[in-house]
Amino acid sequence: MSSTLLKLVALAATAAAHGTVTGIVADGTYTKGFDLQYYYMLQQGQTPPETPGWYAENLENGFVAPSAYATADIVCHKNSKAGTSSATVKAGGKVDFQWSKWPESHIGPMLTYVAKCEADCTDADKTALKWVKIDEAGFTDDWASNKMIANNNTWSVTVPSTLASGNYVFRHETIALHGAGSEDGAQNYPQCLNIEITGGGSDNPEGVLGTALYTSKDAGILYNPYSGDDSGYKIPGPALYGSASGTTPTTPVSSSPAASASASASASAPASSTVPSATASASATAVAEATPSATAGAGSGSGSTLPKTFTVSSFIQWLEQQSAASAKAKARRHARQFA
Ligand SMILES: [Cu+2]
Repeated sequence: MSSTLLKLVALAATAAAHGTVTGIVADGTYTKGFDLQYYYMLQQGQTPPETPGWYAENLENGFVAPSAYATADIVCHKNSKAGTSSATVKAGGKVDFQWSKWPESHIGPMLTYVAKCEADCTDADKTALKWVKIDEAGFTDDWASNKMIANNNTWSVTVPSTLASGNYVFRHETIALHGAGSEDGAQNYPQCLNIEITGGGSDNPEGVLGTALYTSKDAGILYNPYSGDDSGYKIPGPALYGSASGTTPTTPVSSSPAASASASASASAPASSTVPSATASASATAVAEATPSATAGAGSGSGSTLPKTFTVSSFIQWLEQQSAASAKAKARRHARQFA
């Protein structure tokens, strides 16, 4: 089997395990975001369709680790490049971020930032963008990531009506905490899109550079989510816009992804999920993943081993067994990424 095909199959398997922001609905209008397939189109010299979604090489089990918080990868994910077009939203309007899917084991907060571009965001310099947090949710009755899953893998953000009109990059992010009890164990999954805000107010709040958003020892980054009570979880990053800066938005800035959605959460388990037993094993998997270092460096483990000869379909089957059955295997994959 060619290495390219191996990569593609591995990509398909791991993309199923995690997720990306595949698109947004801004003021009711759907716009497709960056598609991982565009990466391969570009590799082959093709031109992908225009999208406000920022290019990012979050292939395989892609996340940004705390050890990379001082690098540009934390801004809009690995080797990101500005989106080639822009969506539009009215100040005071709503942006829904649609994730392809998300594993319940990857518990954590949901955060959304905006950075104003000096001109067109398609030319934005990611290292110069200054981020203002406009939405955050950590743990209230449940982890925000679980509420996103229950809300049809969608997170809804209200754009503060007081923000000045202009071209902005929106940075939407979840931070998976299942391994965050040990240092460098948190996993940041940021995704950026260009969105112009229209009809805004006069506020141009000062933001912070992407490389100044987090440190590896922040209370909400180095955090054990299995202590039994997460109600005191402190969401990392700069202060929420309107909460501490002296400016007071006239509309609430925090989203509440459908309190009603949680009522039907158990009924609305993602129908699109194709990973067998993903939900059934979620809590056991999560606990096991909390200590990835325990198994780091181990060779082939509890999962079945791949036969010396195999077909594409048996290889896919093997991959699925690995991801569905073996929490240890998952922890090892994560541990390898830290290396
Ligand atoms: Cu993972």
